Amino acid sequence: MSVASTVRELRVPDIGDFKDVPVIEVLIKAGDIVSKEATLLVLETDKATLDVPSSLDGVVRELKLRVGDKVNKGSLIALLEASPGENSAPAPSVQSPVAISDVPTEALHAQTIPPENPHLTVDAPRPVRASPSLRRVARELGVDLSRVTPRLPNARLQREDVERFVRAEMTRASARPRDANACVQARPKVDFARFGVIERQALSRIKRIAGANLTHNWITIPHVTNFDEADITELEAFRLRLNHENSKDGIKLTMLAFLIKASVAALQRYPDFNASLDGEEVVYKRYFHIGFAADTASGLFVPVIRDADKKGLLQIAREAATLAQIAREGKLKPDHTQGGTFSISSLGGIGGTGFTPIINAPEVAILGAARADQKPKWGGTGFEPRLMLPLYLSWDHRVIDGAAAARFLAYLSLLLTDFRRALL
Ligand code: CAO
Repeated sequence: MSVASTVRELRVPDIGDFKDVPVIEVLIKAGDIVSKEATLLVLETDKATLDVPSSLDGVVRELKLRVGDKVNKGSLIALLEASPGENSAPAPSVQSPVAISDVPTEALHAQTIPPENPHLTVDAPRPVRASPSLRRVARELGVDLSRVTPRLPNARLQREDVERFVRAEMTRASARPRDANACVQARPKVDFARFGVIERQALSRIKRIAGANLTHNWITIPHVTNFDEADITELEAFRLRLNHENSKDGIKLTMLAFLIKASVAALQRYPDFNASLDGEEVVYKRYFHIGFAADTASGLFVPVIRDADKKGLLQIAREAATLAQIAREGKLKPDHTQGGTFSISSLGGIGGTGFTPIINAPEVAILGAARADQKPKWGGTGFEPRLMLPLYLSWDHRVIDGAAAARFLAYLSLLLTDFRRALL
């Protein structure tokens, strides 16, 4: 024999003069056991939040509204299977509207009874006991009160509980590694051996370090790369002539030395490119320490030529050769690679028609040079063979604008085309 139970309607009680009040929280769902006085809904008027309590004990059969719905006195909240012996009771009124800035006096409702029948309430929400004004504060802070635990078991949540929770969350967030990789979803692991024979080798220490830096720079800096080319026909002839003259001294003037010297002149004219971003400030450096990418068996290094503005082409060429040699021997010291203000990656000696270099933070720009090639150029009356050097400038769009980058690269190209201008 079944115990008689009655389905009753739970309706919004008298809410004073308020009309069409939005529901901002629904604290029950089908299957929940509710007790008389337990908070079913939270409403929010423009002046206050209102907890709507239950007028009956029983089990929620069907929920009739959801967050965002607007309600008035008498709006149907849910159908409730009232507990045997439960008579229809007069609906308790909501607490007098609580001004948002008011400190509430006593707890209102909001008690969810622990589930007795697991079939009815598998995922019953954790009971949240909090005053309307605390709920309001939590909403403004984006705090889910069901994750906040009161200091004493089963006690009402207090403002200090929410503050403690927020402090703990902030500490946890700042303790999380600020690795740019963290925002990239890990790729699923692939079993390469399924498809053929493989061999595994650990990344070199340098590749691991450089890889982490490159990934960080690539992800965190809004890169743009400009392309240009310089007519280096005269410059190359000059370089070869000087090398011929200096052949006995053993100093070889390379294209890299000219690129460094021309870059310094362009940096002096456009200081934004010899800068770093520090929070919301740009740091302009009045020194010109130019790094250059050196390819070595154990990976990529970027040794730095210090005060390149105070050095001549031959001295720069000599220092670059020495630093590249030290890099290849794996003997660079921190002092050799620190303090750079701008970098150059020259792949011309190896080949290729172009590439987009990654900025070497905290610098804000990097120059790339690919292999110079003879190209037919219109000379006014006919085509002439000219040695053209492809140039690439990657720049940080937070500090530099496109027009400035185009000017910088055009000026650099002009200097390489007519190197006498670098002396002006
Ligand atoms: N176009 C055509 N030829 C070029 C050239 C260019 N842009 N740049 C250099 N060359 C020629 C040189 O003239 C030289 O020829 P000769 O022996 O006939 O004079 C030859 O190529 C070799 O030059 P080099 O590359 O050894 O010398 P360099 O001073 O120009 O460069 C260095 C030195 C350290 C930059 C270079 O050895 C190097 O390591 N480059 C790789 C940089 C790199 O890895 N960049 C990628 C970074 S991102 O992964």
